[in-house]
Amino acid sequence: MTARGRFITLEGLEGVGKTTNREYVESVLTTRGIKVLVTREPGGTDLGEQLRHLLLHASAPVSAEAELMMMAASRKQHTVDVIEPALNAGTWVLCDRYADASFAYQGGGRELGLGVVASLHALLSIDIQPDLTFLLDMPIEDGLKRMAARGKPDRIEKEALGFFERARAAYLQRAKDQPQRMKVIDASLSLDGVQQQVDNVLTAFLEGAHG
Ligand code: T5A
Repeated sequence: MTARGRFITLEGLEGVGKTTNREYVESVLTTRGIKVLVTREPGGTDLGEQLRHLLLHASAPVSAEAELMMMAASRKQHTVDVIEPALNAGTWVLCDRYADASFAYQGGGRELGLGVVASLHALLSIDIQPDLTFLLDMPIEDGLKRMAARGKPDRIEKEALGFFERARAAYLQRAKDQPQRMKVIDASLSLDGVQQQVDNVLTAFLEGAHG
């Protein structure tokens, strides 16, 4: 019987380096001969990518609740069509953002509360948990500066500082509550410094996974 794949996610606020480090983690895993599927949220399926476009670029107002439901719709399709089948086939899944982002951004940032986010996930049976999550953390303004250098902000990047402060606090609280799974990485360091931390966490995880 094929061993189930492992589910690894990258989380953190805007511009902290999730995509950059996702590529790094993928290269480490691939070098070790592990089959990896790389994906992202919102997105990862045709429906999810269409929802992503709406979520990031809608010109009409989007209520906090509607935003949460669209994130969850994207996630449900993603788990059914992509994540679960890959894990069952023994492929490892590396995902740029997943459910923790809804707890941080909609639960914390939008102040819907963590209970509402948890209830919606339970109602929709979104119950796959990551085996490992890298939470890339750095001062908000510095991440936003990195993003600004890349061009026009999307709908969510235009939010006020307070929104990101609440989202960051929710992320950090979650990491405190689930230290086995969620590893905080100091993302303010040089890329070498960040990748050294990622490497340490990944090496320990791989030893556990294969030991
Ligand atoms: N969202 C998402 C919710 O509200 N709820 C949810 O449930 C979900 C799933 C998605 C948006 O949706 C929200 C959150 C988001 O607002 P996104 O595009 O996935 O948007 O998220 P972004 O954070 O905007 O992702 P980015 O890909 O744009 O940023 P990254 O991946 O964090 O950063 P990255 O790797 O692209 O790096 C940014 C820049 O910094 C440089 C890179 O070269 C790049 O130029 N960089 C560094 N520079 C110096 N030192 C380092 N250590 C560096 N690391 C990277």
